[in-house]
Amino acid sequence: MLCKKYQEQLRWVIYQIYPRSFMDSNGDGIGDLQGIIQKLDYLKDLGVNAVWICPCYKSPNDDNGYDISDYRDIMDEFGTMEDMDALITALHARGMKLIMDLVPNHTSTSHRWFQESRKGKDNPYSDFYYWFDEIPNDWESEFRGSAWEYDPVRGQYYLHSFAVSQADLNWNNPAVVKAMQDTVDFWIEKGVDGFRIDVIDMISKDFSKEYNGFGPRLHEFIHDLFGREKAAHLFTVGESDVHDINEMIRHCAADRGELSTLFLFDHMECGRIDKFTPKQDSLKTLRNHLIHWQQETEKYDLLHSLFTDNHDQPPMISRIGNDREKRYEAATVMAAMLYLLKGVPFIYQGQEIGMPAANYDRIDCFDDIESVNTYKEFCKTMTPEEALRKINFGSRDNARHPMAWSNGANGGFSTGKPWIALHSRYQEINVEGDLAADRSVYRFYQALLALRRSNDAFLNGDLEVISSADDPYFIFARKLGNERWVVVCNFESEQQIKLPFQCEKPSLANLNREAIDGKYASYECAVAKCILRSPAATVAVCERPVCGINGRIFIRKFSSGG
Ligand code: TEU
Ligand code: CA
Repeated sequence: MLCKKYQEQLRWVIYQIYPRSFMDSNGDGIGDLQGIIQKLDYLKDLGVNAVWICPCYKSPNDDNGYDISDYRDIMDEFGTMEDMDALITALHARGMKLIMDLVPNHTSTSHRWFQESRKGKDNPYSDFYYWFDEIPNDWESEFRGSAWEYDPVRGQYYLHSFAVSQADLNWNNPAVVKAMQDTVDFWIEKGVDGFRIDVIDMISKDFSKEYNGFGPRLHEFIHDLFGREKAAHLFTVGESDVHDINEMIRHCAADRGELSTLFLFDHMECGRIDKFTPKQDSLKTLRNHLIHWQQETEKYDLLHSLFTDNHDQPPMISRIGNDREKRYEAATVMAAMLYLLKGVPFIYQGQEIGMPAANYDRIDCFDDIESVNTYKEFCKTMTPEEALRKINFGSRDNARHPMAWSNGANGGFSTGKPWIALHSRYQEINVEGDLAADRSVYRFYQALLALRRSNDAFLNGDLEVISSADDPYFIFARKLGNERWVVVCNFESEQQIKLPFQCEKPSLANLNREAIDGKYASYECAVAKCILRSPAATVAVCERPVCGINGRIFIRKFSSGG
């Protein structure tokens, strides 16, 4: 059973906002905090009760806010600290929470700490960063090139795991730990309810290793930040390169005093060989990853995070779903197979209207530092057309276009010229249009979230996987006490499905189903409450899937027992 704190946090439904592209309130073409405030009722109606905002601190914006120059001030383009206070008040007034993005691994080189540090070895900030006379290893920057940069002012090399202007902090210096604790406390005092922590695995390093992360003091440092009484109530989700359940236990077990949960990335490789190379794939791959992590986290009473999209990734619907003729169906079935599992749902802006990848077709549409650097790198070995095709597939800007609120001027995002090109399909796909459509992705999300929050089985219930690993669909149940719900998610091809137990009329379906059994169209899904006829049936367990393929019904083993 999950601990009390995690049971409470299971009720959080978190909407991720990329502030630069969400809503512009003053016509300068850049999203801002007042713009977010304008849209809070839209979010509340959707059924979310928390927002995570990507970094909105002072920043020169080389990596759109992930290069912070002051952790205690707001980026000019986004507004002021008064706007932030107003946002916190507006959220709390609606019973909603705020999760800030904390970036503890690096600061901008314009941060005062770095400006002082580079002055020399006698400076009080001298050891805030890693300085070396000789490059100690061949680590590379995530954004291409060496991770080491020579600073002529100091006459030494410093580490930057990301852009040259994002210098890695030296956490072995107790003053850095203290500065970051003070940062966390500053925001706790402002009233924030949690943090998403950027590349948490990188804050402790071992320079003799091949990989920059998971150093010997990682857990000590996480504990220093969040194991304190002051931080005990927070919801914390760490972005980390964890692929192993034991590592997740070390981060998230209730008695560790570290994090509530992690973002795990195994499933994010669906539909691609590497970040810029697509691969033919199916929802099956996603399903199998999801099941694996569900079962692992359930076994060890860990809180899981449920997401497929964020600001670093082209939308999943465009990679393994269908973002053309079956866009509505694919967007909704993917929501059902993800958000009715056990964990904290994260919805990325635009996902709730089934927004596909931006699909820019000119290199000058791209702004992202990773995309721009990688394009240059690719052009050394391939034609510009080929390089553009790859960038177009993998670019982070696929998720960073202005939110399409309407088909009007600038997609209703701004009265001025947006900082980045509009989505290539904003006239076809936008909030206003989706809300008015017969088949609205938003309305489906809304109904799904309402169903989830009003039935405890979807929160704390156990997961029963009913379909098998080869089936071209995903059938699962959530069970709590004597309540049991079944979720049928069909994948690409049409299927005949018959369950070995009876259900009420579906409470949720993307294509108006009248009954849970029967023929399922491509990407059709339905959710229904199971009818439990006798006390014995309440403990009935499906050992192997009972599946109908092309009209033939296979009943494998159906046993009752504890
Ligand atoms: O991303 C870190 C991360 O995991 C990278 O490996 C990620 O794949 C990156 O986007 C390269 O494609 C976090 C943030 O989410 C990202 O936006 C920042 O650029 C990065 O940290 C540096 O702060
Ligand atoms: Ca603005």
